[in-house]
Amino acid sequence: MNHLVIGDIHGCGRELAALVEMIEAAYRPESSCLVLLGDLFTKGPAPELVVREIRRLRKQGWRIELVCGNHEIRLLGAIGRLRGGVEARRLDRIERETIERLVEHGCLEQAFTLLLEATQTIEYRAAGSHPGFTVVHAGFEPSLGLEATPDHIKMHIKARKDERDWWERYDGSEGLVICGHKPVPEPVLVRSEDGAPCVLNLDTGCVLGGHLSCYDVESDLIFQVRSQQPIDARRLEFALSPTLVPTSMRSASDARARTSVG
Ligand SMILES: [Mn+2]
Repeated sequence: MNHLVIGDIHGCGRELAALVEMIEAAYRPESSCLVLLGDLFTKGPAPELVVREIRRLRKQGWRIELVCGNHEIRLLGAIGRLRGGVEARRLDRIERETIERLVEHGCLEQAFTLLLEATQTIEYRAAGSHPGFTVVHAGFEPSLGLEATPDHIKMHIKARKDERDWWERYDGSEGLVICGHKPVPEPVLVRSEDGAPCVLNLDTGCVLGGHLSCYDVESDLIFQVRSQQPIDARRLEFALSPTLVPTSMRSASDARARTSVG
């Protein structure tokens, strides 16, 4: 079994389709499991293509697990407010534009069903997989441990400019944790002292003009497609803040069979 974890898609449906094309060429549905680590639909230009790709793959027998991101909660909240009678113009622009796009393409209801499904999985752990790993949208608080970290933190934890990232305070004792949520220009891979990967941040800022990244856990391979979105210099500058300067704990991201297309 190959677990293929895909970083924050954020409505970049074309990039998802390109990544899926690579997956379909290299893997088989009966021996693969795709894990989408959250923030599926909002911000990017083509949320309807994200809905379609998920549904199309499932029809063809691919197993797909959806992990809940903070934007799943935000979008569900916005849909709930609309249905409760709040005017669309009162919603935040990010959610309003995504909802309008989904309605225009006749797939708001399908997106809503996927969002509800995602809320059932704050963290994904493969049963009996070796080595053990956990997929969670943002991460966890190392001083509390995975189990005691509140769900809200698992979906939202993000270092401010003057803070260390949570993964710099994690010793690897709970195995490999794969996350997204904080855009980074290259996947951040942290290894514990024995060399085993203990953190991988796969949010390579597709919606900011970076890449959409996928990690094959069992093969320890990262592959990516280039974003088709304009580069958001301000956000990428943030992503390049001093917290990303390599530390003794972090080896450089080990993208040993990296492919870039698009
Ligand atoms: Mn997020």
